[in-house]
Amino acid sequence: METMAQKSISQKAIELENRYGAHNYHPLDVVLDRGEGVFVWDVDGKKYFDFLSAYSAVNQGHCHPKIIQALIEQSKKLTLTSRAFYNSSLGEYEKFITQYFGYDKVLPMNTGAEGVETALKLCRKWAYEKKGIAADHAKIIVCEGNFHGRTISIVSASSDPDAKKNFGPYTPGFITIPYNDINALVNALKDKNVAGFLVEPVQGERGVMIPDEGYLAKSFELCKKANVLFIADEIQTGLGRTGKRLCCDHENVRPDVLILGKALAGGTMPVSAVLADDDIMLCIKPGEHGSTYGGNPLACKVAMASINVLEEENMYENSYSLGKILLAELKKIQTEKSDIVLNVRGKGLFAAIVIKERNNKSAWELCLALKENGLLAKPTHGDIIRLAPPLLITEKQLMECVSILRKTILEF
Ligand code: IF1
Repeated sequence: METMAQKSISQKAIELENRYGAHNYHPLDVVLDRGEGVFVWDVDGKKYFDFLSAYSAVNQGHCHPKIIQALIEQSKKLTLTSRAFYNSSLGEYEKFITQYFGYDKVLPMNTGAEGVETALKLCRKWAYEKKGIAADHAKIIVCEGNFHGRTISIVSASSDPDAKKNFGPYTPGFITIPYNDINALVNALKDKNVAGFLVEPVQGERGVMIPDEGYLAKSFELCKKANVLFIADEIQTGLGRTGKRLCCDHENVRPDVLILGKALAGGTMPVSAVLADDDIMLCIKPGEHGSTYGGNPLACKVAMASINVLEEENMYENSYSLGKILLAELKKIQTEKSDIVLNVRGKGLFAAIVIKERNNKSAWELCLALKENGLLAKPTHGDIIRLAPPLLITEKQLMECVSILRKTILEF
């Protein structure tokens, strides 16, 4: 039971955010104070399983010691030089990450949105300077239900009114097609001004929408035939979230342009990366694109540590095998409580349950109940709860979370 003083701590924190912070979020009312591995603690010392993983930015778990160690060491040596000069970390990192994912080059940025914007600019440059599309006529295909970030050009490609409304005028040059619809892509590719197809291998924000088996491979093949760049936004699905290094790996698809973010820095700082081969990447010449913090030494060291930790601790395999267990357990819960759980889906440790809203109790109320039972998750689009724990979760911990889910849903 919280004492008055403790209650005032969490209440005070919430009030400070409301008073002095923009109201661009509606958080669940829990005030987090510490994180370690799969766990977070609130200011009152209550412990929770983190089943959001900061939207898959802490795949490696909170405050992973090896990532923090890399952060601390480099932070005492050299944090930022800008790209006006070379530095002793960037080349090492660029070699590491391009060889790790098998591309000629990387363009380092910071947030995921900057990575997506970079990919869009690369695609347009390639369209005019390599494909020969008429100036300012390049088009990029995107999918309904996409989420690629919050900049004006990116929301210009969105079909979500909440993300888009009253942010116009919008950037032109996007064609929207239904997700997971090969015929729609075939038709859209008939337009000779199409330069790229930007797609999430699994749509995260939409609620872990997993396309049909073969969708990615077929889309890639169609783009190849049409001389259109297949651009994979793996900012959320990459780095083990779906049970493989990249979600595209499930179908052996090698994107022409690969966008990474979030877990690339293990939850320490914004680090994103765009990978491509020379014929695409070298379309951007010196002085044509960049960012103050892009490729900073601190980010380089942290990113290398973040990737190494995923490998060394077998987090890809763990995500793959525990993901199968999680989905099987969710299906059992759906069978037991089909009046509440309408659907479950998942790929690796990237899952979702669709809740039937009843007596106006929605996914939000279920998340509040889960919080009371020691598990933090967040609803998306009203009736869907994303379930995405850090990839180092053990089977024992996962089963504990499954029993929390079952108990909470049965009581709901
Ligand atoms: C918010 C969503 C998730 C992303 C994909 C690019 C970005 C994201 C596939 C941009 C970012 C974050 C942003 C955050 C909440 C979260 C989110 F709900 F918004 F959509 F994860 F699903 N591509 N997703 O998921 O990366 O610029 O944020 O580093 O804006 O509310 P960013």
